[in-house]
Amino acid sequence: MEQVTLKVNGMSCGHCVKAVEGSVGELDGVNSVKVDLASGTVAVEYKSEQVTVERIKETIDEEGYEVA
Ligand SMILES: [Cu+2]
Repeated sequence: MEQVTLKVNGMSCGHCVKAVEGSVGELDGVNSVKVDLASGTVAVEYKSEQVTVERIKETIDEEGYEVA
C-alpha cells in the first residue's frame, strides 16, 4: 500500500469533500481517501499495482478541482 498527499485547489465545502472522496474512492486500487479542507489536501492510500497517482489526479481534475 502506497500513500500520497495531493494539494488540491478549489475545494471549499462539504459538497466538494463528497465529490472528491466519492470519485477517487470509486477507483479500483484506492483503499482510502481523506480530504482536509483546512489545508486543501487529499490524502490517498492506494495500491500502485492497480492505480497510478496520475489516474488519481485525473479523477480529481474531472470533478472540477485543480491539483496543484
Ligand atoms: Cu464545495
